[in-house]
Amino acid sequence: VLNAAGAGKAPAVDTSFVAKGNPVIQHKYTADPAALVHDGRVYVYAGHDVAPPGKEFYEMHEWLCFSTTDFVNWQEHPSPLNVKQFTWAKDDAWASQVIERNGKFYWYVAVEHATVRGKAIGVAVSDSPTGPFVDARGSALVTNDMTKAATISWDDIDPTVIIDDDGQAYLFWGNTKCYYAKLKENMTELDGDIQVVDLPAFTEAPWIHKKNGWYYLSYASGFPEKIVYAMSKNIHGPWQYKGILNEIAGNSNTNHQAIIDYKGKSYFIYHNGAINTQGGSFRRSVCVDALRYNRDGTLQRVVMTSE
Ligand code: FUB
Repeated sequence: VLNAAGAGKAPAVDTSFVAKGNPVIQHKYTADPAALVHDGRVYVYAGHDVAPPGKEFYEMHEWLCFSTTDFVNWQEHPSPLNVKQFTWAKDDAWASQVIERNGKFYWYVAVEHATVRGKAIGVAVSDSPTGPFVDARGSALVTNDMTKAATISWDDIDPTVIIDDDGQAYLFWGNTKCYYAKLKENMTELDGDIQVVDLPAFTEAPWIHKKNGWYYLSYASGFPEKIVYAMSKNIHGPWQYKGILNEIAGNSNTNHQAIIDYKGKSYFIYHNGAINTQGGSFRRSVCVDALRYNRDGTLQRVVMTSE
């Protein structure tokens, strides 16, 4: 194929699209959004739900990346990471989060381990927020045999990461139990013991963020899931439970949120199962709504909007 750019180069494909309200991504099923603000753009990373209609479980092999500067006009980037990148993993491109440190982008993901029982957490790295990302360790960062308190094999999922103001990075994750551990400066090794966070009715999907001196730990609670949250002045707790942030998302048993600030506003990015007649718990779609803080730092409930 020839094009203006020169012989042999593939023509540039226009992968931009305009969101028509919620869900903001409608041409593919997308789940478990994580968001990163970098260089004036918002990057949304999501798992790709490809379970065919009738299959009532997750089928997810890759992660997708979208970016925007206004939440209306979007760019889809080529998939920057596939579960095959982790040679020690079997499958299952579950929930994830990307964070930047020293000009490198670290992508923490949950996958099914090939040889250790159950789910595990891996980390990939890239020089660019759009990848390509490569396995940063060649082995899992967290496996089921490290979280000995677990009675289930899928508790090592849903990583969320924060770099605190003093430069210390922390990884939180979990299902049924919420775990956390320090990360070394290299972002690819745990530093010290894995601790359990004391939170009521924790199901999964933790997201940690900090604003105005408060740490916020939002998470999915119950099943079907509601997003609830807790606040603390100390990342090590104790955490004060503050209640519901987002009610059960339309037509999906799960919900999974990312919280960011961008251009002076706060956003709650999540998923539901509301696209057409085939959307549902295993064919989910990313949505975006405004997040509002009260004067005392507590959060107002997010109610899904259509615009
Ligand atoms: O997408 C697979 C799993 O469903 C995620 O890890 C959970 O947070 C839930 O959304």
